[in-house]
Amino acid sequence: MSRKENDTTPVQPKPRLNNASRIEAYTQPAGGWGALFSVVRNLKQQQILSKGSITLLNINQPTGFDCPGCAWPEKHDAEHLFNFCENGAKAVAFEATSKQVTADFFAAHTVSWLAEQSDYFLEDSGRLTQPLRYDAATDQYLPISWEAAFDLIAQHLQALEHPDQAAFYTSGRTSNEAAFLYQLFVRSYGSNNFPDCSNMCHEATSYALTQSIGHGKGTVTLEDFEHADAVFSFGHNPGTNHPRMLSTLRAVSKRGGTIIAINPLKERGLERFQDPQAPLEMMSNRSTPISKYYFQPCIGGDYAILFGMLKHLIEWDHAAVAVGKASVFDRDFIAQQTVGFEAMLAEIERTQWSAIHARTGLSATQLQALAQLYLDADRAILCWGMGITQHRHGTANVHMLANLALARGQIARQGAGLCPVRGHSNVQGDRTMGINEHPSTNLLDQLDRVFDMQAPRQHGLGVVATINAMAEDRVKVFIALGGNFAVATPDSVYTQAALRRCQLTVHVATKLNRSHLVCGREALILPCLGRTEVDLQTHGPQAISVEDSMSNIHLSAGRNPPTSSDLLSEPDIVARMAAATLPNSTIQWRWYVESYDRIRDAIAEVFPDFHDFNARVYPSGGFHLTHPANQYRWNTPSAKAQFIIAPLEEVYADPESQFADAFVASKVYTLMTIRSHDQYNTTLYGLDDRYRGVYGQRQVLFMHAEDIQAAGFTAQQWVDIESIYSDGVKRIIHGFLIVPYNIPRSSLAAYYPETNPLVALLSHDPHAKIPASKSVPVILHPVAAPTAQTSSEENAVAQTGEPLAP
Ligand SMILES: Nc1nc2c(c(=O)[nH]1)N[C@H]1C(S)=C(S)[C@@H](COP(=O)(O)OP(=O)(O)OC[C@H]3O[C@@H](n4cnc5c(=O)[nH]c(N)nc54)[C@H](O)[C@@H]3O)O[C@H]1N2
Ligand SMILES: Nc1nc2c(c(=O)[nH]1)N[C@H]1C(S)=C(S)[C@@H](COP(=O)(O)OP(=O)(O)OC[C@H]3O[C@@H](n4cnc5c(=O)[nH]c(N)nc54)[C@H](O)[C@@H]3O)O[C@H]1N2
Ligand SMILES: [Mo]
Repeated sequence: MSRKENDTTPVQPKPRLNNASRIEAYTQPAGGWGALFSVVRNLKQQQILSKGSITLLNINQPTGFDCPGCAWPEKHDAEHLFNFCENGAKAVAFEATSKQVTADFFAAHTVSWLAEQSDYFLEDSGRLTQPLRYDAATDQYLPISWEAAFDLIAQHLQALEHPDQAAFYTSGRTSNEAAFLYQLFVRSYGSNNFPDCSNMCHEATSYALTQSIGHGKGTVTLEDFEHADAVFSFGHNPGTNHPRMLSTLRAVSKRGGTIIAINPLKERGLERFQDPQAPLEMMSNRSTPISKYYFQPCIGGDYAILFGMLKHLIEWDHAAVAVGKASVFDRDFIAQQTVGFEAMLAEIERTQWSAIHARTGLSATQLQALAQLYLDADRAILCWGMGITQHRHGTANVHMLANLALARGQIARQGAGLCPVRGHSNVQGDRTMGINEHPSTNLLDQLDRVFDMQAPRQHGLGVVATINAMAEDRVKVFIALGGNFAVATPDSVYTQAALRRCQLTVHVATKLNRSHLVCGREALILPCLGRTEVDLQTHGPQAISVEDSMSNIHLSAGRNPPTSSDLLSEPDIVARMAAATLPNSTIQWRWYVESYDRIRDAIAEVFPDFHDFNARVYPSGGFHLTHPANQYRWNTPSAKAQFIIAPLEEVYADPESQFADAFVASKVYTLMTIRSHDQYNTTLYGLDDRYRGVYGQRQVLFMHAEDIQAAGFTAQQWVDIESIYSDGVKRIIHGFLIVPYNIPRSSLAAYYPETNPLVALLSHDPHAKIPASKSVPVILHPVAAPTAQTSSEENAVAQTGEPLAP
């Protein structure tokens, strides 16, 4: 089969090889002194040691600001004086940095020059300080007044033939107040085009849980972890991505609860943890084992595993009932609260064990042991992350997790339930506020009633559809409230070419990133306040609100003076954009921003769950949104919880596999794209991945030792990685060092976003449309080791080596 070359040169990250690069197995527990040292090093690097400690003391405190690091809820009690973790502290240090990018910086560098620098360089240059407009003649960003910037946006939006020719991206750190105004603006303007970072993240969760239990959110609270017999962790890496969750898991482990990890990689944080906030543990250098059981399936094996666990339960149920014992299933719960149970049983019974075992990557004994652990747990919590959602069968995976919980009545019971572990600190809140390309009719009706408007009924575009629409000139204006769209999205070459076709691209941001350099014909950068900064409006300093992964709403207020006097807050930017674009609107956009209490009052009018929002959110701790399922209210078409199952063969029918057959001569592997310990999504804090033993470099490929040998690779083998999809486009990235690793055979792992050029846009979940960035079919080409090329900023990061623990 012939393969066409991509018309543009693929993004080829430079090899990041330098003197400090090394691979060295990590033998310590997660957390511990390494975590504390890393915090200090990052504060030093961002030049904020003096204000740093004050800033950190305010993280996640009732009177401080919400940590932008992740969405894990915080605990407010005497034991938790510091409610932050190593990676939260890094995120804060990166925002509270005293480094700045000023007009001088942009006068000195063309956009083409900046585009050649690394992502690390761009963000490390410092905070944005004034609004900027791209000048094509000089290829530079030049200062522009706020007023002129909003006029330019208004001019472009007003000139479009249809509002659906614009798309409005949101990254999940945006506050409830900004998100609410943003969706109100976009719907007043006339579109539901809301591509959102959750389209690449937990969309499968929201989509599937809405179908299964009538509401797309998790059902547990932190308290449930105090009562659970067992916690199952499917496909997430809390040691790096939700370090505060390790304290919760540590407590479960300490009181004798069972933690079971299901993850192809042996992740350190899921094995042992030394809590930097537990003085005794730190002084004595002890640690707490986390997972009692660790199962290592092949990438994508989870659907078959969950299917198989249910098949074991069915067989045990038959056996129990035959001898007059109680059913394995919660028959009362199933009869009263659910539909579809019998159909699910029939589908599973019809499926042969051999078909199931062929897909799990576990032995039959392991699968049975896992099912037994689930049966033994009277109260079980099922947690999951990107290892479950970022597959073509992400939605099917989440349906199956819900099936497992429902079959044993593990919902609406203390100490049990479903726990999707969300990423961005307010990604759940943004959805609650209506950032949704598929809005419910109820939401649109409420908006119409409260604001006397006519919200558009036509559903809008998510991330994948937006990229295609830009490529086909159906979307011409792209506006982003935060994030790094050009880098976080799949198929970087195609996506960046699509962005460049736009008439106008606008980025509201705190830090310079690559998306700002992928300009439409015209482009704006609008710098905004960050979480740590005082947000002063007409009625005084304002707080914003966020919703964590367990539906707790609370306030966040910054304490630091703004990095520049020319920054606006996100709600203010949205309001001014709306006022400029919609001069005839009856909504008093800028009046809302004088006091965010007014925005919260409007939110309370639209969403009944938010009644008395201000009165309930000011007392410290805020309030909790009750999950309807916990009250046996199921907002599904049947008004019951629904068992939903897809045949195993259908779920694993891979449209790419026929194409892969054309590569029988090459070994086809499955690659997962994951986060290192020193990054926040596309923001790189450094080049180390401490728990995986990688230092001073990111272009590594984790591979099983026997696969390395079978491929005939030598020690210190370098490879190019090429993905293979049915569209025949050649996608390849160059110069990755193979690292022998504890990962199943045929499964590979490498870091996101360096690997994003490999992920084809067409490879996504057909329902939730999430790019399948955890299952990329790839082949490897051995190449010679790159010559050491060290750029100064990479060296600077790499040389700040890890201090030794005392
Ligand atoms: N410090 C830091 N914190 C973060 C982020 C960050 O980048 N840095 N990002 C934030 C965001 S937006 C998100 S969404 C979360 C992401 O947090 P995670 O969900 O932990 O995301 P990943 O690093 O992508 O890791 C996915 C995990 O899934 C496993 N995995 C991969 N494929 C499979 C599979 O097929 N089956 C199973 N069972 N496991 C699999 C991988 O081995 C890895 O441990 O973290 C949030 N918090
Ligand atoms: N291959 C692959 N691709 C993935 C993933 C993967 O696992 N593998 N994960 C996906 C996931 S889970 C997600 S959530 C997406 C993330 O996608 P995004 O949310 O788009 O990306 P981030 O890297 O989190 O965005 C970082 C930028 O946000 C801006 N920023 C930071 N703080 C603020 C603020 O307070 N206000 C504003 N306005 N801007 C701010 C800064 O300019 C910074 O450069 O990536 C997805 N892409
Ligand atoms: Mo995410």
